[in-house]
Amino acid sequence: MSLVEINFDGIVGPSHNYAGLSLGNLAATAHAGDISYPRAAALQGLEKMRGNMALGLTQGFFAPLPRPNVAWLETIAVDAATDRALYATGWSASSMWTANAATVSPAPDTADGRCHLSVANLVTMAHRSHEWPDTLRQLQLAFADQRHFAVHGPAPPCFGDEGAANHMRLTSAHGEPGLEVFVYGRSGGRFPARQHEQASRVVARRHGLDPERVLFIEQSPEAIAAGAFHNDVVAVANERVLFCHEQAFAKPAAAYAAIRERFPEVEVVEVPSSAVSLAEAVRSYLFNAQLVTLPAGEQALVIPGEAWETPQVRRWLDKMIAGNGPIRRIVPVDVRQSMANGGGPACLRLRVVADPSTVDPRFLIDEIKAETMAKIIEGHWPEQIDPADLGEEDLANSVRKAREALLDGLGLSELA
Ligand code: SUG
Repeated sequence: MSLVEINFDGIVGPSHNYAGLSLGNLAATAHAGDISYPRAAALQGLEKMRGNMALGLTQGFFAPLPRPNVAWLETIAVDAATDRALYATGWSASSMWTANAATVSPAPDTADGRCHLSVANLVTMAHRSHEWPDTLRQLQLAFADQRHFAVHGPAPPCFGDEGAANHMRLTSAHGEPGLEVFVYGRSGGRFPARQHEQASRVVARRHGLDPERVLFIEQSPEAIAAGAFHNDVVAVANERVLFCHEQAFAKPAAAYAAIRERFPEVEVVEVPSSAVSLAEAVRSYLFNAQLVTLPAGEQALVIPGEAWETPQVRRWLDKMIAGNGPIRRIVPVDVRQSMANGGGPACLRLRVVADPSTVDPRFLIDEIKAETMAKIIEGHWPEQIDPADLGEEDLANSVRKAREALLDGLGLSELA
């Protein structure tokens, strides 16, 4: 069996909008009330997937969840006239950020030799708290083969869990055993800490991880206060490389030492605040990048165009590439519609290390399927949404029909 990293991107849903629902997410707050462009957003996401496929990477996807979520709106007994912000929570396309769908422990790390996935409860934000039941259905379908996968329900809601966005894995190669690093937050600042330490510990125990190959590290409170609501806004790891900002962790020296003790091969590529300030790191989303191993073995960093266009960041990247570091290539991508809601290239994907032949093939994508998806998106996704229109019956119908057309086209109608 050959284990590879598969990136499962969330297809940007037809209700993609800027309702400004995420406290602590500076981009989403700054764009609250703007007109969104769901069709362009979904095509940007698809282009990113195609770019990664062209690099030789294995690509999967998850379909958008049903929106508006009528059951949720009924549960909270709200309508468009009562409380617009609360009402908008039923329309969010936030499941596109699949880095928050689940935490994944690949088979070489777990006691029973299966790949374990725990769906994230996302309880801190109302608009995300109702994602998990539909996400779970999708995970159970994609990873139905119980010889290779174990799919878990969410951690109890008293422990906030935001999934893989707060989880990193260091390993000599994807298919080898790894060190799993869980990064939790402790609040106290102006923004909530979404990942609770106990949620991470629940997930690690349920996945059957070897305590010798697990670490729980605190995210720096300054990073949360600066708008890094998830660890993946300030750090990303791939195989033996940890790429992070100097202020990513509460006690950086202790964090690196603990990682080195358990995984001596680690190469830490740390960006100092003197080169890129924390504020610029969060604004440009430099670290919300996909750090990937290309088929020839070198590592590439897939970054948002915004990072590439930020002079401080560009200077640092140019210097890094000119040097002898482990990251050899920079690939800027345009995911501006998602970025305006605080979702960069890394937010848009869930990494699963698995043998692709054990995954339901309907969730894997090749160029032919990408073309089918592009046509459906072009034909059905609303061109634009004004958040003031959330609640209009016509809009609700076109959002529903667009999703149905996609599910039909992909043979996934059972998710309807
Ligand atoms: O949870 N934005 C998402 C962005 C998630 C980014 N994910 C990672 N860093 N892995 C969030 O804050 C904005 C939605 C709105 O305001 O309508 C939003 O939910």
